[in-house]
Amino acid sequence: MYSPYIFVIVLATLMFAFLGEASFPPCGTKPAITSGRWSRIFGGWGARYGSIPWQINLLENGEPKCGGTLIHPKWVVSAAHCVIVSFINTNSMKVYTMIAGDNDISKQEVYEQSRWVIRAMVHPDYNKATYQNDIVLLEADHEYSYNNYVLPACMPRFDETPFPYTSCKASGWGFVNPFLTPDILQEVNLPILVHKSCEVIHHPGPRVPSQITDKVLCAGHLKGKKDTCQGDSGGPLVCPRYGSNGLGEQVLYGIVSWGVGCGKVGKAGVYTNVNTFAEWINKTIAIPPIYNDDPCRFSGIKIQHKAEGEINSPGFGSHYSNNLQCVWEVDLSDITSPSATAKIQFENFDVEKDRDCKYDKVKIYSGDDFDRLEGVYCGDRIPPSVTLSKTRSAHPSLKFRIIFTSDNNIGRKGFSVRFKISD
Ligand SMILES: [Ca+2]
Ligand SMILES: [Ca+2]
Repeated sequence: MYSPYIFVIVLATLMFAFLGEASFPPCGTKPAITSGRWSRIFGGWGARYGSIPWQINLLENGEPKCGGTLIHPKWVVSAAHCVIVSFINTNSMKVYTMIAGDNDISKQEVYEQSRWVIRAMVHPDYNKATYQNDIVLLEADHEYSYNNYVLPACMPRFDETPFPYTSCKASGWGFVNPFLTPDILQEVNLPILVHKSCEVIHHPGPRVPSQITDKVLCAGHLKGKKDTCQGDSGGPLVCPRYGSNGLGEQVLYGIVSWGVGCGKVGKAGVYTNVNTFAEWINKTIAIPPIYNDDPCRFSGIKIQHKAEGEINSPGFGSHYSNNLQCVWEVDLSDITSPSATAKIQFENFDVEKDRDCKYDKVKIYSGDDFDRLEGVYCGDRIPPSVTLSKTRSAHPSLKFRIIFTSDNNIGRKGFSVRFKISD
């Protein structure tokens, strides 16, 4: 006979095990940063890797465009003015990718996770003339997997808004001065402004409705210098949850929306007030998800502005599937140094063997139009490295394309290849 007591204990243990897994990792924490120090865009400083694990780098056609905030394994919140289509599909001229776990945009970091935006839900009342309701939810084609460098920010609880003068933090890769965007993610501490004084600052004049409604928050230093700027749009403004003494959960209260200039005296940045959109956010992320199950899905992500990176074949390490055609394009043409070279080196290689590579193969092309074949590879020996240099007229732009094809049977482990710019 089963004792109900034992049954309860077993159930409780199971529940703890489940909760233990489900509750890890908590939102709004930065486990990679052991000291818990709030280190510090305009007038900010470089963030340590892992100190803003909810930060998203949003790219449009491979070019850095905006920031965003991870709030769910499949959803990122950003500013509506960052994306120019209300529904992203294959007919769209613009493609968006989102990188989590990024810190230095010039190189691929170990915990980076790149995803396609498969759907963009712009707020139905977004007004592009006044920037009212400047919020969009972006659905990743696959869940991000959480680790110490990729974690969501906490969402505000019902009616939870930061008190004026609370020290909050904004972050992004936007302009650090009028001429320069950084490689390293920047962060800046900004106090929340009294709403009334923000209305006065941004008062448009008589008979024009104020843009400073309860749907926005203002944050900044009236003495200028520290601020968010162009390129930071869509990124997070987080504040410590009240009562957690600045060491606890970071809550996403604001989304970088607009300002008048950057870091100007007497001005303050305007942020979408996330709290007022909580209901819309919850409703939207509850819709049935869309997935992109193409095994080559990561291959089309364009790689630009990077001094180094790594490319893996689909399912690398176990085995690749049949009938693949994956294409990776790396465009390093913005590397200005005339003596720069790009070295492409395979680190692992196991592709179905044939003397003429007639079954499965990896091809590397270079040249402005990717029309110069550098090599065709298969088998289990690491191919020789390929070096592209700007001084050789064949590839002055340091662009290359890797094409991987497999036939209809026999898959092997696949390959990983690294590229690195040196001068
Ligand atoms: Ca990076
Ligand atoms: Ca094969």
